[in-house]
Amino acid sequence: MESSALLITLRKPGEDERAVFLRSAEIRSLISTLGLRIIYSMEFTIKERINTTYIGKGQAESVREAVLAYSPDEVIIDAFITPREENNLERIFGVPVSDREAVILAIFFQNARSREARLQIEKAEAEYLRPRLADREAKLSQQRGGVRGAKGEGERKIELERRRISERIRALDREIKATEDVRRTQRKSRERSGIFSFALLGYTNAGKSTILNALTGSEVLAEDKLFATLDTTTRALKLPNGQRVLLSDTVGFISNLPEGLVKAFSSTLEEALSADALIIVADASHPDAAGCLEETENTLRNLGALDKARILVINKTDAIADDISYAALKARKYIIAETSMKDRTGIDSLLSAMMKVTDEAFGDITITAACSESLISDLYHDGTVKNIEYGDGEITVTARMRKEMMAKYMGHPEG
Ligand SMILES: Nc1nc2c(ncn2[C@@H]2O[C@H](COP(=O)(O)OP(=O)(O)OP(=O)(O)O)[C@@H](O)[C@H]2O)c(=O)[nH]1
Ligand SMILES: [Mg+2]
Repeated sequence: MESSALLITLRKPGEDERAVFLRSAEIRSLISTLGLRIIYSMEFTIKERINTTYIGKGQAESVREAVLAYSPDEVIIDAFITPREENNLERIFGVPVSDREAVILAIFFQNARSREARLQIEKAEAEYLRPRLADREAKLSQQRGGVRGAKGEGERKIELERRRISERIRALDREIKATEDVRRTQRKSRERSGIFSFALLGYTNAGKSTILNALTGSEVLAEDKLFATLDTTTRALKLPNGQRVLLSDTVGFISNLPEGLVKAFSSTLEEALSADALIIVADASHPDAAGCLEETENTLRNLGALDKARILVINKTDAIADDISYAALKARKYIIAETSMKDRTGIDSLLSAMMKVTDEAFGDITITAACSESLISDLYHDGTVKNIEYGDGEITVTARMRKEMMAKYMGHPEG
C-alpha cells in the first residue's frame, strides 16, 4: 500500500502568492515522485523561526491534532530543519518527520542505478544521518541528569553507531575516488581525441535525456519524474555538416538543492562541465520556466561554467505554461533553439545551433610541406584532413581543426 504524508508548507508574512504557489507545487511533485500520497496539507505563516521547533507551539499543536485525525505515515515539512527540531517535532506529532533534504535524498536513493550514483547517494545519506545521531546522544545525556562519567547503554550504542557511520563514509570516499579516477581517465582520453563536446544541463525534468535520445538514438531513461537521471552519459553524434561531436546528459538542477547532494554529485557534474559548450534546456511547460532557468544559470555560475559557448533550448513548446515566463526565456542572450520533443519539432534548429557553435570553434588550415615533415603528421593528428594535393616532393594538406590548436602551425607557409 502506498504511504501517506501530511504536508506542511510555509510562507513569510506578506510573501508573494505566486512564489508560495510555485514552492508548494514543487514540493508536491517531489513527494509524488517518491510515490507518497498527500492526505492532508497545512500552510503556516512563519514570522521567525521558533527555537527548537521551527514552527510555533500553537501551529505544532494543530499539526498534532491533524495527525490524530488523518493518521499519515509521516509529516513532511518543506524546509531544512535541524536534527534537534526534527526530534522535537517527532515527539509532538508522534510520527516521523522529514524535511526537504530528506525528501530529495530519498528520490536520489530511489533513482540511483549506477554503482557510482549509489555510492554518492549513500555518502550523502550517511552525512545527513550522522549529526542526527549526535543529537539523539545529546538528548540521552540530558536524560541521564547529573550522573557523569559512566556511559549509559543507549549512549554507548549511539557512539558505536556514529563511529560505524564515520568509517563507512571513509570507505565510501575511497570507493568514490576510485570510480572518479576511472572516469577522469576516460575523460582525459576523450579530451585528447579533440572531439568537440556539448553538455546538456538544466532543471530536472526539462527533457535533457529525451533530447539526448532523440539526437543520438540512445535509450537513456527519460520519464516524468524528478531526478530520473543521476549519472553522466556521453554519446557521439554526427551533425548534418559531418562534424562529429560528443553529447553528455547529466543530473538536473533544482532550487535549494541540499549542500550534501551538491557535494556528492559535484564530480558527476564536473564531467559534464568539462564540455566545450553547454546546451541549457528550459522547460516551457513549467509554470516558472524563467525562474528555473535563473536557478540553473546561478548554479552554473557558481561552478564557474557560465563563460562557455552556450545554446538555450526552449523545450516543451507544445505545452507553454506561462507567456510571461516564455517571453523572458526568448529574451535571453543565447543562441536559441525551440523544440518540442513530443511533437518532434525544432530538432533541426537545435542541430543548426550546434553547428554554429562548432563553426565558431573550428577553422580550416592549409599547410604545404615536405611529405616527411612531422608537421604533416601532426596535422593528421590534430585535425580532420579534408583535402590533399601532391606536388613535387611536397604535399599540401587542408585540415579542419579547433582554432586554439592552430597556433603551432601559424607562421608556416600557408599556415
Ligand atoms: N509535453 C512534452 N513533454 C516532454 C517533451 N520533452 C520531454 N518531455 C517529457 O518530460 C519528461 C521528462 O523528460 P526527461 O528527458 O526525463 O527530462 P530530464 O531533463 O532528463 O529530467 P531528469 O533526468 O529528471 O533531470 C518525460 O516524461 C518526457 O517524455 C516535450 O517537448 N513536450
Ligand atoms: Mg534525465
